[in-house]
Amino acid sequence: MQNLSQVLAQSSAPDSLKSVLAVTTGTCIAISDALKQGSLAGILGMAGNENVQGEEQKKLDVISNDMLKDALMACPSVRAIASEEEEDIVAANTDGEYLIAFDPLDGSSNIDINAMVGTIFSIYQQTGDHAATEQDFLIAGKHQVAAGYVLYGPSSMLVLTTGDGVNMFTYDPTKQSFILTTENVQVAPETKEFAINMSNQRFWSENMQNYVKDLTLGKEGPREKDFNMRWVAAMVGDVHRILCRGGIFIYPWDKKDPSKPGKLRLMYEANPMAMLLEQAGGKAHTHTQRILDIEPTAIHQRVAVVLGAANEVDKCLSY
Ligand code: AFP
Repeated sequence: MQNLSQVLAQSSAPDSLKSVLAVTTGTCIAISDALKQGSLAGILGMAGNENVQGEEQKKLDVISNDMLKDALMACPSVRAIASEEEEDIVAANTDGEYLIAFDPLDGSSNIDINAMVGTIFSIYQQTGDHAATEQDFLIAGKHQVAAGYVLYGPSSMLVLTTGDGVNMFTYDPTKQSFILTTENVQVAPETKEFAINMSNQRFWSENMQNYVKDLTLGKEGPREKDFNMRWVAAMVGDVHRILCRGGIFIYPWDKKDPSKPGKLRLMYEANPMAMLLEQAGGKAHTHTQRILDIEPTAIHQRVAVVLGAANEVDKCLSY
């Protein structure tokens, strides 16, 4: 059974990228250890302040963000970082080759109920020899050189692409390394499972209401088959299920705040997940365009997300 460094040694990833991935995944194991202590370490609950998103920060949001920021800042190959928990980018090493954007703890509202959370990361190659600015991060997702997440579930799993397919690794505490457990993940184009927060139904566009209504009508309805529904309330958990057994995940635009295109963030949620899904034969769109084609305008911008089984994404967008 190969471990992460053996798999990367056989890939075309340059040593500098391998070092960024080693620091990122190594820090995720430290985050996993902190999560496992849970309330025993007095680190659950609220940190008592808000992040740039105006969201109440949980202690572990801040702890995991600081762990990743400190470790990546010390990595010579990192030029700068962007994080859900940091208002601005944080410049690191001026001769570093890579920019990394991350959500240190996606699904943090699940922490206090011991449910699925994860770390999502997106890596770009920086060009030019200047100190990084926010502008340098505003690169379309199709230019990512690597993307992935570490899911803190019953086991800690790394799911990673460096542009040549998607591999899944399971952390083995006895070997203290991620072991390759699924190679070249593929998502089936059809599905019978959808993921959406149904409590927002009355706020969706009429087209989205009609699409989801037809799913719930099952065999008797126009889709002529029954569907199942799952909602983890952590994108990393819903995407992992889709990479493992198919499905479609939707966080659509809603009229709760019409000025917001969606809830999920482009740079460190939608883009990395979109790269993973496309590398696994799936699709990832907003209501109007391929997510990886979006030219970002701000590091914390939000987008609507429809991703998963290619034919089901097409069907949803046909409404
Ligand atoms: P938190 O990190 O604030 O828990 O939000 C998680 C998330 O950004 C994404 O991971 C989930 O898919 C989505 O929000 C869940 O949103 P709802 O709480 O509206 O279901």
